[in-house]
Amino acid sequence: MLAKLASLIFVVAFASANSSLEEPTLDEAVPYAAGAFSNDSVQCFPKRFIVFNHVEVSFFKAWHLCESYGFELATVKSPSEDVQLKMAIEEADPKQVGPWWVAGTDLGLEGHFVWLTTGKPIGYQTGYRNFGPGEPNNLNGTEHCVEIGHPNGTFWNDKNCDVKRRFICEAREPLPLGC
Ligand SMILES: [Ca+2]
Ligand SMILES: [Ca+2]
Repeated sequence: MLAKLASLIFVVAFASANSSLEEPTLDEAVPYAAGAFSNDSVQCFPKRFIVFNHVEVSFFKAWHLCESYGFELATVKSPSEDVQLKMAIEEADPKQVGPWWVAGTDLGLEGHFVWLTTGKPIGYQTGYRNFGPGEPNNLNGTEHCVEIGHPNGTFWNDKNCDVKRRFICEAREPLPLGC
């Protein structure tokens, strides 16, 4: 009986240790609030990016983690958001060059990228796309999720959704007056 109890405790402890590895807490993220009161003429909502650097997960795990924290996997819809994103990355860890998952995917229809969290095509209204040279290339026919930081900076690349990556969430605040 004791042996059985001991092995049960071990299993629970192991599972618990494992889950803390897989699911970073908010305290472990580096929030970045600059731009929180920006009044982008296109977006017209303040937004902040939260960079998760200490764990690597699949695209859909990243989507799930962001949702579970009350955030969304990040979207990048304009040059000004890209500037804000660069600042958030720099503030989180200047040495970290990615790559990170963001919310773009063409899983629904090859070559037609959408933001998973809004259902809108990438470039909707703004036309903004930031794929790196030669990307998206759907390498080996298996790349359907968007990472940033490839080949450098905040360029985008389509990548196999099962690959484990760091990830970036976004948080939205209520619309400011005048929007
Ligand atoms: Ca693809
Ligand atoms: Ca690619």
